[in-house]
Amino acid sequence: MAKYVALCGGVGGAKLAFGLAHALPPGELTIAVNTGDDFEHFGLLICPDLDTVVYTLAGIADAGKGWGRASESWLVQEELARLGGPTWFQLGAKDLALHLYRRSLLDGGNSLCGVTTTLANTLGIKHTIVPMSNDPVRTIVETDEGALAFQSYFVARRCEPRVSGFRYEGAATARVSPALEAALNAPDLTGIILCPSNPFVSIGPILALPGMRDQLRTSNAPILAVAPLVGGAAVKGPLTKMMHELGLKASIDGIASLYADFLDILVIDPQDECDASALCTDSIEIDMIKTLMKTPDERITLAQHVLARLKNLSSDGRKQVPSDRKGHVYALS
Ligand code: FO1
Repeated sequence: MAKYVALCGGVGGAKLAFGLAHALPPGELTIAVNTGDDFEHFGLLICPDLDTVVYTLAGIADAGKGWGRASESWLVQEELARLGGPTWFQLGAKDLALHLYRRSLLDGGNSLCGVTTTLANTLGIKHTIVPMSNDPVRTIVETDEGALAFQSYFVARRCEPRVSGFRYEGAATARVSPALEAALNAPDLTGIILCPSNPFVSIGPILALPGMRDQLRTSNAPILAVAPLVGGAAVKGPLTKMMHELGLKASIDGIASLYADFLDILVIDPQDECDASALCTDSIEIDMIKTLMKTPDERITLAQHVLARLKNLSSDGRKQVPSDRKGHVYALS
């Protein structure tokens, strides 16, 4: 049986995960999700990327925002405002119910993996969605306003501070979640897919886990990434601004350089064709197809294309990745 692992973060990544879940049966796909955005709020563990993937696959995500639930009630948020409580991080009432239940399951001794499986199954999802780790990892954004926890940078400060780097607190001692470890070591692993998520704050924390980068470098299964840029710009979120502030060109070449030590195929949108011609790493194959996913069908079409590319690459053996290739790692520690 062919098996695939998808690494993903928030909104953009969740869209491709949705497509892959429609293109593959549950037993053939493991979706590993970033937890570096997680934080404690009101004593609850908020897991934005996990919840975005679960809500998206369950078909109940807010289509406009990409995060949180569709047809939400903001009653609790409004009352919080009246009471003078913190309202900077908007929690809809249905979303809040999930956070409350997750808190009680975690306090009951369940792992984040176990809780995520319970919640996903309850919401009708048959595919495997796993946190990258059961252990806490927190993305810290180094900025000209100091070190900011991710949600403080992303939501409270609306990504305005200038970024100089990232740290993934806890990553050095965190363990890759058992289900992800098993999926990456499956004998019939046919491909690994990096969904179109922010390389610094969505894919970066996953790659920062002990042994993860080496596992990708030495994997026999081909590794494909869908570029998180279209037309040289992020579809959503601060990626373009981050790249400029880090002194990187917001380009296909810039993205390729971040994964150069393990990537086999980079899927780009035709709008970026000219940009890819200057690719500095000749060992990454460029594949071109429309990567903007505006509808569920476009998510499935892209997923089917990605799987077809991986299938024929894995059949003729994965390219040997020259060991001298180094990816740029922006973690400060
Ligand atoms: N993003 C915002 O810009 N403002 C919010 O108030 C907000 C609330 C929120 C609540 C639950 C959730 O799962 C996500 C939420 N997000 C919000 C998005 C979140 O900050 C990002 O999705 C990820 O952390 C980055 O992809």
